[in-house]
Amino acid sequence: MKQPDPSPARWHLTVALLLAGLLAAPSPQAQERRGEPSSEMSFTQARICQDDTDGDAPTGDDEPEPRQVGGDAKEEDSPASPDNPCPPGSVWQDGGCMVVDTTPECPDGTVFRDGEGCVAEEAPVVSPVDVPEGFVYVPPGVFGMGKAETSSSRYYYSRLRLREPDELEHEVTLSRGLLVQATEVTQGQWRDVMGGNPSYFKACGASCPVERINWFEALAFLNRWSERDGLDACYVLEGCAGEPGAGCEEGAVTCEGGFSCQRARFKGLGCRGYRLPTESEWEYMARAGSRTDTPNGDLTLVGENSAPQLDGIAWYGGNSAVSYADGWACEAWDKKSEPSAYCGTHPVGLKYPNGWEVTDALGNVAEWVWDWYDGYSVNPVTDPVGPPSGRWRVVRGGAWNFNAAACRSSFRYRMDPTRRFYFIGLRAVRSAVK
Ligand SMILES: [Ca+2]
Repeated sequence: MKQPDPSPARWHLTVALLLAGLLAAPSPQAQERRGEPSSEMSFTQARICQDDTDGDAPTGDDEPEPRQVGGDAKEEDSPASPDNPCPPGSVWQDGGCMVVDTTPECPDGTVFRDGEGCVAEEAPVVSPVDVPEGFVYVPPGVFGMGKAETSSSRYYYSRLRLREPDELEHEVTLSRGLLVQATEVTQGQWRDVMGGNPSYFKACGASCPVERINWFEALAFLNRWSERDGLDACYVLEGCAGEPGAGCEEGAVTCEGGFSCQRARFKGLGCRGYRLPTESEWEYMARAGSRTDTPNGDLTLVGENSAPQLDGIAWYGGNSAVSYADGWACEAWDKKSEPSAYCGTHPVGLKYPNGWEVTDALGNVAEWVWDWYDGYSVNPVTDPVGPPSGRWRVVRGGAWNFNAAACRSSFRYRMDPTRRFYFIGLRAVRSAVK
């Protein structure tokens, strides 16, 4: 057993947040980067301008011939003129000004996706018979990502709060169904694919979540799992050194990973193999349609490590008592919902699932997602995959050693992708396309 931890449950989280606060702030450029269609596209369609449907030409002149729309026309190429008396961005057609539709023309069998251009149309999975064992089907949809600033979000308990400034609420559309692993990746699954066990809490057993893996190791694991199952590997990893799972001393709760890469490229959401969820996919599956702090309602903080909404659905700092060897001494953690001397991870899938049968999203181990960390878009976005570059990768969900306020669907934080911690693991997803 370890010596008593001199710090409260939120020690690691506090370190992460302090580092995050010291090192960077969300970049305003992030507000412009997502969901913008390319300016290099042709326009082939028009629709009625709702502000001018009386059929009269706005100039009062003879009705001009409808202007041909297409070819290389762009919005800025449509000034008001005798040939086109309509405002920029619209043309005269069928007795009215028609707003130019910016939907680009794609070849048959392809569809346009923001940031990807014309891509092959995918047949969505519509039947649960296609869902592999251990996964659940999460349908496409639109949701409010983040959290609106409300009176409850300004509730404070000690140093804790129920909304952070980087949780800006915005609308996200996810156009693909998703196959989501119902549990975190276990130590047994990791061993089957990679042949070792990098976890700190080995004594918890094969059915407990793998942890103490860095972001690159998570990608290497997912690629190898895809290749083993005959699926496309979703990541191109270049300039890699070291062996996944190696380089951490026994008993170290954190270390620099022995494995990292100079570059990691994601093949995109059309990839059929195992992959990390994007940050928006993670929050969407964690919410399962709920708008509250958790699928079990908004949190009421009874204590720093106590919120009654969490006990049935999450292993967190308030209830993560363990009796196996090498449990982490947690007796000094403040105001827990249950007394405990030692804490740690638990076998996956024992808490109540959310409405989509996903378990342990808000507790047990926190989970790497694909995205670089940055500020959210203020505008609605579709199928976002995060900023193109950055310094930290996002980690989502609470963990066995987190205080209650951090175990919320919209809570986000960031980590160096080479760093390994005894409270961070992963969950696999696959795009539900054929
Ligand atoms: Ca989790």
